[in-house]
Amino acid sequence: MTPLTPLTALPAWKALGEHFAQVRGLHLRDLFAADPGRAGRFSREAVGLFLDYSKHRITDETITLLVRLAEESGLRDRIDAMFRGEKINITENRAVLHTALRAPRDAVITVDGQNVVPEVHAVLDRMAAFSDRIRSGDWKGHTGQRIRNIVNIGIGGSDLGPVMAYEALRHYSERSLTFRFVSNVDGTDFAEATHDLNPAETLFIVSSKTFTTLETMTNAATARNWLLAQLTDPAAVARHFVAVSTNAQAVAAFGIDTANMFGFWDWVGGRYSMDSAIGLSTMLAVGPEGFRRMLAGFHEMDEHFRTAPFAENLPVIMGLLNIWYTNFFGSETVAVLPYDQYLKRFPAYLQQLTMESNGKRVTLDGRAVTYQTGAIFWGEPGTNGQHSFYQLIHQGTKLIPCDFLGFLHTLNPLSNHHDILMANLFAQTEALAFGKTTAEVQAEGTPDWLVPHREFDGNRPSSTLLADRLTPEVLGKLVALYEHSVFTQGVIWQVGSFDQWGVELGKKLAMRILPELTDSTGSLTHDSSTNALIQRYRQAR
Ligand code: G6Q
Repeated sequence: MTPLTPLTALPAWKALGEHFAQVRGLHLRDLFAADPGRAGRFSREAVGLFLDYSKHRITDETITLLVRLAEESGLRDRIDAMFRGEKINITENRAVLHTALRAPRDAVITVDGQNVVPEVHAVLDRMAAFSDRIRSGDWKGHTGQRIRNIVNIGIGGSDLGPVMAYEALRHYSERSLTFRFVSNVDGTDFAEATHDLNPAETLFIVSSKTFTTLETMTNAATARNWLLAQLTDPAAVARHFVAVSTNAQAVAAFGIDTANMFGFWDWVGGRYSMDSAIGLSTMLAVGPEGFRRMLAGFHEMDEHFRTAPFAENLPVIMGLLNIWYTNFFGSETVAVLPYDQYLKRFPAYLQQLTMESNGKRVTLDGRAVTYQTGAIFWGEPGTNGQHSFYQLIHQGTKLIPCDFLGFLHTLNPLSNHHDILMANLFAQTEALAFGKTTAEVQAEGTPDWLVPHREFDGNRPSSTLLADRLTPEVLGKLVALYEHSVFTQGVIWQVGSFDQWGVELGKKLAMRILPELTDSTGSLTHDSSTNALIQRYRQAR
């Protein structure tokens, strides 16, 4: 490709460096005190999500320069290219069209001259028909019993989205069905997920884009053995297994009827696939209507991202703030803190989305970057995290920007639980920003020697994202918000956010050692550490 102007040579980047030197010492206490309108100026509402980013170490000038950086980085063109279906995943020569998965029926999006939207909806319709049959009990297992358990077998992008969405939308799920998710090749995962299930009532969804992933294929084979150990007749497989894949040949070779296969396309990346047939377990849980509502939420955020001016654009603002902390303050991580138990797997989901996408050290035109890229994302639901790692965020030596997520209404109104939950969320953002001064600690009668331990310097930045309540639509909007924030950052860092060569490597590495574990006579040619570890394992086998 034609060489890109290096990020560090862009005028806005240089201006941001100079600006940073001027504002790095500013304290949020002073910024708020000097400007009563700050909260209003640094907050935006779009598609039902409210983002307060006033508790960030920014001024108007910071936002102006960050937006200019987005413009100079060509973000507008890159957004348009993605939505148009151009092959922006250049290292794999693929389009990047998760946005097509939630496009309305009448949209037209072409890849290689073909409108992909009808295919997307054809698969959604087949998924819906299948989901209705399972949920109504019309689809029977091999012995005539209805299906009561759904086990999704998949890993990485074929697991994290489905499990996160199932947990997030559990309130809307069909409670007569039991859902389990098996991902790890550690046999414990399969054993524990199935130990109380009746094979005659169990449906396995083998979810794998490639249908070659070792973990998933191993678990799928074990599932087939588990089923046939009780049902004995190989014909049972057709009633108890369906596949989600792009690889029909491998699905057939496994013994799954391709009539029971739900396809998707190479332009859907694994970590962007929860809206494709990979979301079949989600649809089985919440029903076709619930799934479509989730897709509608994704689409609303897509349209916001595609059309809103950068300074009003929630994913762009969030992405730019991450650039500000990663590249200027030198922050290494972002904490994602959902104050909602249903979002307990959201941080794990985001880890893959963010870190697999932007954990890159080479630009699209093949140069080693000279700046930091992809931050480390992590987190836990509040208030649980408050009783563990928040200590380090409040008083440690690291600057950790936080994303607080909360809802105005709870789905489970039990006495005053929700008020307590939200009071904690608001209090944490306040304490992080403003801290507690020496004078305040002294005024509490604290002995002098204890004062340094009890004071909080504050000035610790956070975003607060609020929505009315956690619905399928809102989940879609939240996920799309982060997807597009990741895209924004990838464009600015000039990295390819849609490949994952590190994951591919992991898929190959173990294949060399696996036969060495079982053949105890073969000579070992690794380093002395690896050789000795393998020897020890061989002896114990
Ligand atoms: C996602 C990654 C990776 C992938 C898994 C499973 O973007 O590529 O997490 O989803 O390795 O791959 P399969 O779906 O092909 O089994």
